[in-house]
Amino acid sequence: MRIVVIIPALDEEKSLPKVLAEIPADLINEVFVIDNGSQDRTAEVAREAGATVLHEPRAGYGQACLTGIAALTQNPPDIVVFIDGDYSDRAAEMRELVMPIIDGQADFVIGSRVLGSREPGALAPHARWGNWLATWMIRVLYDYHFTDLGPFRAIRYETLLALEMRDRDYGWTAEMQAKAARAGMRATEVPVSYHRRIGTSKITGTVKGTVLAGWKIISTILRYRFTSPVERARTESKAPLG
Ligand SMILES: Nc1nc2c(ncn2[C@@H]2O[C@H](COP(=O)(O)OP(=O)(O)O)[C@@H](O)[C@H]2O)c(=O)[nH]1
Ligand SMILES: [Mg+2]
Repeated sequence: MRIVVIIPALDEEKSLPKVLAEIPADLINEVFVIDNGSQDRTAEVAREAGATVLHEPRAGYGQACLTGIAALTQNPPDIVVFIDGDYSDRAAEMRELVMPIIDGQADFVIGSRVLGSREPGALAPHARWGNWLATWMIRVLYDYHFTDLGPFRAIRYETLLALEMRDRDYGWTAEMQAKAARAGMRATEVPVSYHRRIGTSKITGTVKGTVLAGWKIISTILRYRFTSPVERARTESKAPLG
């Protein structure tokens, strides 16, 4: 099995080496760090640690992930793992994340910080609440039970392509789960630990990031439930894969 990791990163020079050092080398074939316009040494530290560095000047978490996915066509993997570059999730726990896919039990595995242990202060109260609201909405609207929208996740490459991901910023994780739920895909969760990040938060640690992310997540969950397939095809055709 070819398993690759995608790490979107914006100014994470301090944390990224720790994330990369903990990735199980015997399990993972290639690591892609998508440097999204960092002003610091993110690209250099990633290269020094042996990662393949891609540069994506267009801002946005989802945009960086899309750029990573687009690069996979050259040597298609079997499984793709996503993890943030801030050392909040522990890359050493990647094995538990991909095991249900390797065993043929699931096609999509979310690392749940709700089922796992959280270091005090790692997940802000408003982030926990927003997360609860989003997973509750998915339960009510899609009849699908998730406990978390955590960024640490593994998915079969074929399943990922079938989801036709579009979001270019904060709606990325919600889009993936809403579409998987809508399609009745085999998704599951495994507990992961969550820790205080190194460096400063750009999303839930800022008012602007929190408001934008909250709005985008909620509208994404509503959108994929209530737009007709025809309407979706029409609007999505204007936003081809980056
Ligand atoms: N590509 C990209 N990554 C981002 C952007 N903003 C944040 N990130 C990355 O997304 C991850 C989550 O952001 P973070 O600041 O930790 O948000 P928090 O988890 O809500 O505190 C980190 O790996 C960041 O480097 C962005 O605009 N573009
Ligand atoms: Mg974070």
